[in-house]
Amino acid sequence: MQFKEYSTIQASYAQSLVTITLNRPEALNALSTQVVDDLDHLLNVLEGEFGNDDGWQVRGVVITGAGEKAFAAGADIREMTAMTPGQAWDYSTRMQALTLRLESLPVPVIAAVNGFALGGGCELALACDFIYATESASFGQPEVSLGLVPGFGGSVRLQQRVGPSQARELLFTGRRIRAEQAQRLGLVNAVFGDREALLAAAGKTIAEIAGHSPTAIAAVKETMARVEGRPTSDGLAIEADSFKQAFTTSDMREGTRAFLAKEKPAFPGN
Ligand code: CO8
Repeated sequence: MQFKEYSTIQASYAQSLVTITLNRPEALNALSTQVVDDLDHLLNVLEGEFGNDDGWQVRGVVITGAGEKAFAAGADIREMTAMTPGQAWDYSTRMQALTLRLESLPVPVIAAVNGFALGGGCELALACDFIYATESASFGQPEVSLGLVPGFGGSVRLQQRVGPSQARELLFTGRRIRAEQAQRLGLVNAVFGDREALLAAAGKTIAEIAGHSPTAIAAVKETMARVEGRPTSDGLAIEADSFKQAFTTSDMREGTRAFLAKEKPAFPGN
């Protein structure tokens, strides 16, 4: 799989994994409108991959930042100073739409945070299924220090991840926290010594997931998104439908057959 060259991001494919690198190290990978345009184009390409007949060539996505210092230091402050309220709304809703599309991909998306994940950078990481980080990574929502508020989903997703009380403290103080504390809060799943170890671990996790049924992974991801925030009884009803749907798949037939035959399953992916 080949991707075109973008001016603000890089995309590569190897061993079922697509790696997206935010690539504006001179501005600490700040999420400019050009980054939004480039991510939008790349997501169109990726979404097309899941609609074609080649099966599941892509089994996971990792998003990381170029350079030693940052995943992304937020929305582009230089650009924002010149925005009208209408342009700000457009910027916010376009990036929010991208985060929803990331959440709707039928494969896991891991944020590999290798430095600052601030403001919009933290919000982009929150739109991924889970976050791995380096020891030197830091997280925060400093919008209030700029007279701003989160605009890429932070007021919604941060409290979903760490609970309303911890989220309020982070959002009101604008405080930066280190990876280790972010892990204690449940924002980060695992912490690694350096960028190389971080990316290796993310790739290993995607490879582990790729050993399982792609239709089941996609269904679990979709079900978890659909039940979030719903009353338990509604969530359980959605889960039962998803469970029923699994029984229509060849993957389920193969997985259960292989178990009983004491063989490794060869999931057809449908
Ligand atoms: N936007 C644009 N440029 C940036 C940004 C940014 N967010 N962050 C850093 N840069 C640039 C700096 O201006 C600097 O450029 P130059 O070399 O031309 O002066 C370069 O990157 C390197 O940065 P520093 O020299 O500041 O590096 P330090 O190591 O000294 O500091 C920090 C690193 C602490 C990360 C510091 O750069 C910083 O505080 N950055 C801003 C972090 C921030 O406040 N982010 C939140 C932005 S608001 C936001 O994300 C809201 C999202 C919702 C928007 C909704 C739409 C309207």
